[in-house]
Formats: sequence, structure tokens, C-alpha cells
Amino acid sequence: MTRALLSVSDKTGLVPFAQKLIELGYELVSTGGTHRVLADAGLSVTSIDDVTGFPEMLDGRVKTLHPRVHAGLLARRDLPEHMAKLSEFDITPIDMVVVNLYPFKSTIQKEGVTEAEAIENIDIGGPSMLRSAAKNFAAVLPIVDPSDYDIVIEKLQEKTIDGDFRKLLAAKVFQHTAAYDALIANYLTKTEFPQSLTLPYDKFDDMRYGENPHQAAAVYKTALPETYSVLNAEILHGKQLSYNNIRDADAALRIISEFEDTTVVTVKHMNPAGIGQGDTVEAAWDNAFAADDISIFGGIVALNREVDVATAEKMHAIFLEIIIAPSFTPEAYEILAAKKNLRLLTLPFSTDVPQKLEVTSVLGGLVVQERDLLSENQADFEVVSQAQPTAEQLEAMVFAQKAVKHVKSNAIVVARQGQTLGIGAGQPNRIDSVVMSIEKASQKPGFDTAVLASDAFFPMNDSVAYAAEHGIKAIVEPGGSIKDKDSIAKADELGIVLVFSGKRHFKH
Ligand code: 93A
Repeated sequence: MTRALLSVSDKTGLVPFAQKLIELGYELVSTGGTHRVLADAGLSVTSIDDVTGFPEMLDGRVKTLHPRVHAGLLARRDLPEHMAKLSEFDITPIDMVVVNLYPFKSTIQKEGVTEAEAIENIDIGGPSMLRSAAKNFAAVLPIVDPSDYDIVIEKLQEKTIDGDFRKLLAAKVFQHTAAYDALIANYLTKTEFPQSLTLPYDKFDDMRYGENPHQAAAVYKTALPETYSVLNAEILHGKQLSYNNIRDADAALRIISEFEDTTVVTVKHMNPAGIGQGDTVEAAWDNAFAADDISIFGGIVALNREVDVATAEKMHAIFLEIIIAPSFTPEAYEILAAKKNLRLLTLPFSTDVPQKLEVTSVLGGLVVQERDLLSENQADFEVVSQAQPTAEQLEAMVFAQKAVKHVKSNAIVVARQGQTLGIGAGQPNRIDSVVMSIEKASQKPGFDTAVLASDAFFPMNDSVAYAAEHGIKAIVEPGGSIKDKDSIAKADELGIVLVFSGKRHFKH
């Protein structure tokens, strides 16, 4: 007689599966709750107590942790000594383990959960049985995923269970128990940079492809409680997000979360194309659009207010990939949803993004750092030029600093209060970014009140000279170069404002 041990917290599909096992000639053994469900369904099932000779004890903490269970699972069927040992101790081999674990994840996601409750939901016996069965996959079938019940039954009926299938089930067990332990480790870890990094991420979706069509890709989502993330946005309309969509939308959310006032951010290839603010959503859109009315095509738009009809009509007029907002009025939704390929996402707006660390892969490893959480404020500014900034220039500097933080280095942002006018991104030398940003900005209304922000210090005075000679009247940069005095002298010579922020915002 073949024996199956069933001990599951998630009882989905359990009864029909067990029924079929009986029909296939299995003897069923079960723990308390699982036993009850099977017996109530009228199935014949042996209690685990009758196998171990012990009652479940310590509030169920010890149910299956017994040599009669683990020897039955681990004995090598190809070794006569092992089989003789089982006989000597009158232990019946176990040929299948069906276990899913205490719901640790959903427990810690519950609001107001206590640590004691979380700890009670750390499963010990379940992973032990799964691991024993998976180690001995040559003889024992370990089944951790209820969605595998059907395929297992089918293969048992057809007698087509082979080594590859056994190995697949075993691999699933070790993936599952490793992820389960990683989540527990993360929950208990108080230091930000632990000795060994466990990443408790579950597969969220397979993707059609990655950054390019020849690259396979999938997306994983943290198993820890919900965060402000594009992966938690609700897709109201349009097809699945692509790899690039997710990264661009992520960039847009990071930027918009800097701004409390009514703001619209447009993003292309992870850089802002434009950022605009206004008294109304429509006015903010007008400013974001006018900030760069070419780059926005095919872009991602994030807003921190509900999308209204007037704004929707304007957005409808151009080709966009994604609009992400806290909500859409029903009329605005109707206008935008007329476009088949436009994705409309909602996510409650927040300036408080709980995730503090970010992980980037390098060949052979990962680098982990705190997110750039430095916030900009005028109090930290130091005016180093003879010329003094106006109140309006100082406000524009704070705005430009918030923007420049999210632009790939070398980053230069030319902005007036509430609107970027020119963005120079990702150039290997700073002066090129200066030239690009001013070239774009100088053609726009409002340039005469614009300031220029740099994500890092100027190594030479050429940027200050170029900016002043091309109409910029005020610059904010971190300072800290050994040649700062050259830049200050140049600002004084050309009569413009130079302010040191003291904060560098490289972004790679
Ligand atoms: O508390 S445990 O770690 N100790 C055990 O010995 C044990 N054996 C099975 N948890 C244990 N289990 C788990 O109980 C299983 O992994 C499953 O999640 C659950 C099933 O219990 P019941 O059949 O009483 O609903």
C-alpha cells in the first residue's frame, strides 16, 4: 500500500484530490485540521497520532516532527539497510507528502498583527516534511502547490511520473521553503544591511519581453506589506505593462512623490521630460506639456490629483503610453479609455514612500543603498555670489533641485517656479548637459526668470560662464569642488547669482 501524508493550511482542492488518491490506492495520513476536513467529507484517513504514537502537543507546535514520519520519508528505497531499519522499527514508508505552510505572509500583512501572532505562524513541521520528501524525490513525491494537484493525479493515472517531474516538484519545494524563510528573516531583521541578504520576492508576472524583444523577463514583487509602487497600481484600462513601462512608471512615481502641490510629471526613458505645476490639474498639465512638447510623445504621465475632463481632452490629443493618477472622473476616464493602447492606472497619491532601500544588480552581485531621501529646502542654501537671489529664484531653485535629483547624471535642470524648461540628462560631461538644457529652455516663455540646477558641483568655471553668457541669471549647485572659487569668481564677474545647496544628487 502506498502512503500519502497530507497536512495543509490552505485546504483548496484538498477533498477531491484526496478522493482521487484513495481511488489510486493510497492510504491517507493526516494532521488535526486536515484530518477533520477529510473525515467530514467521508474519506477514510488515518490520524498522525496513530502513526507517531504521540498526541499533537504544545498547541500543535509538535505534530509531525517524529522519526516515524521522517524515517518514512528519508529512507532510501534502493538501500537494503535502510529498508531493514524501517522494518526493525516497524515504520511504514511514506510515498507522498502534500503540505502547504502556515500562512506567514498573509499573517504579517494583516493590520495590527502582533509579533507573537507572526511567530506562531512560522511553520516548522511542514517545511521539515517537505524538505525530507524533496531530498528523497527519487522515491517520494513532494507537493507544495495546490495548483499541482491535477497534474499529479493525471500523471499517476497515466503512470507517467518520471525523474524530471520528480525533480521539478522537489525544486519547487526548495524554492518555496527558501522564499518562506527569506520572508521570515526579513520580518525579523532589524539591521538594514544584514550579513546575508534575503530577498522575499514572489513572481508577479511573466513579461512578454524585457528591455528589448530578444530579452526574456519577469517581474517580482515584494512579499512584505503593500508599498507605494506601480506594481500595486490598478490597471483600469489597456494591456499588460511592459518591462520599460514598469521602470518608466516607477521613475514617474518617484518624481511625483516629491511634490505636494498640484503637479504633472512626464517621463521618457526614466528621465523627466517635463514637470509642471498649476492651480488646476489642467494648468499643471499645460506647464508639463509645454516643458517639452516633443519628448512627451509616447511618454508616461503621472499626476498627483484626479484627472478631470479638460485635462483628459488635452491628453487624449497626443500619443501617450501610460497615465497614472489617484483617480479619473468618469467623464475623463471615458475620453481616455477610447484609446485602445493607452494604459490608465490608479494609485493613491503619497509623498511618503516607505521603501528605504534600493537594490541594483551588477555582474556577480548586488549593490544596496538607501534611497536618495534628502529633501530640498531653502534653509540649507548658501549664497556664495555677490548678487543675491530673489524670493522667486529661491523657490525656483527648490523646485529645480527636486527635479534634478531624478535626472540621470550628469544632470542639469533649467526651471522657473513650477515648470521645468530644459533638462540635460545623462551626458558624460557636465558642460554638454548645460548646453542642452539651456538650448531647450531658451526658446520657451519664462526663460527670463529661470534658474539652473546641477546635480553635482562644477569642476571648472566653464558651466557658469556658458550659463551666464546664455541668459541664466541664477544657479544652484552643491559646491565642494576644489575650483569652487573659480566658479564664484566667474559668477561675480558676469553678475549672476550662485547658490550652494550642499547636497549632491548623482543618479546612475
Ligand atoms: O507547528 S508546526 O510547525 N509543527 C508540526 O509538527 C507540524 N506538522 C505539520 N506545524 C506543523 N504542520 C503544519 O500544520 C503544516 O505545514 C500545515 O500548514 C498545518 C496543517 O495543520 P492542520 O492539519 O491541523 O490544519
